[in-house]
Amino acid sequence: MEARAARPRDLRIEFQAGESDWMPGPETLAAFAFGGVALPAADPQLVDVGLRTGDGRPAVESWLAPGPVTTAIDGAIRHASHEEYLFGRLEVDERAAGGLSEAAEAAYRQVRQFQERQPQRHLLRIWNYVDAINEGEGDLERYRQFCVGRSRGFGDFPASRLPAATAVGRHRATGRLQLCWLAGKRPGEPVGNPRQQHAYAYPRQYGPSPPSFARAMRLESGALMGSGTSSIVGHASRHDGNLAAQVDETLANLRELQRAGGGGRTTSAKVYLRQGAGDGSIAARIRAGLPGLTNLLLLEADICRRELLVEIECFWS
Ligand code: 3EB
Repeated sequence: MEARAARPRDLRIEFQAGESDWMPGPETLAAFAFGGVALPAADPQLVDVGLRTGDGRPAVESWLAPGPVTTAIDGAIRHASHEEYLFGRLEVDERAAGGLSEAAEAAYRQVRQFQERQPQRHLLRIWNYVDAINEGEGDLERYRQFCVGRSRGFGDFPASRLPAATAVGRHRATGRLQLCWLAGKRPGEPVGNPRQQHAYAYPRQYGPSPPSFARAMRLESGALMGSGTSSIVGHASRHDGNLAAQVDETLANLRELQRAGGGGRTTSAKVYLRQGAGDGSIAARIRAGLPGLTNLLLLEADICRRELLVEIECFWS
């Protein structure tokens, strides 16, 4: 038989639904637990982010490295790493920090300082989980306060190098800002979406500090990690209160992002749906809009602008 050059293995994602018996493998960098998975006691890789699944069944999303990982704790940061990739997580108590904005500032400063010391020092993607994200009026809305602190914590980090991100709200009151992130030994290439303004350049009307994230990050392996993507064109929200139209606009944004970032097959998509917004036909609509999609997970979460009902994050391999 003719030997074929094997494609080098790289980062991959696996989904398991309805798991009660999930166990980490030697290559598990991190596993997000949704919908109340019975956790193997204090498993260092498993992270409960406090979100319910659309169908009420537990689910686990695992991020797997191309080889064995080791885990460690560094101050308040827990991390798992492989030569190429590092997955970190951190929770900051809001009250102890003096508020959400202060918690975000402290969290991001810690992440930056930690990352500067790691061999996998390049931030690729961050997930932010925020309690009651839409609470508060105007510039005091908690999402906007989070953005102010995040921006301060990022400090002089160049906007054009910002990582991809998701920021969603949960109903469960934890009192803690929770961050998870992926970093790499090699830098990724931030990707903009031609249908959308860079989030870090949003105008003042959306808050005192614009959101610090890139629309997507392209890895050297060719994989493309999309940020949470919503029904926003330019900087404006579209289709207030109309879920189907928001889904279609979001899908158009995702297709443009995939094109701009040279993304291949759509490996997985996580859909954040505002509570009560789903109507059962949404999964089919999303599958139809993302041909070839392998894994689809619906989650209940609040989106950072009140008029938005849905946000979708994709991973293209
Ligand atoms: C948007 O495009 C929608 O603040 O980190 C999506 C992904 C959104 C990440 C963030 C916000 C964030 O502005 C909201």
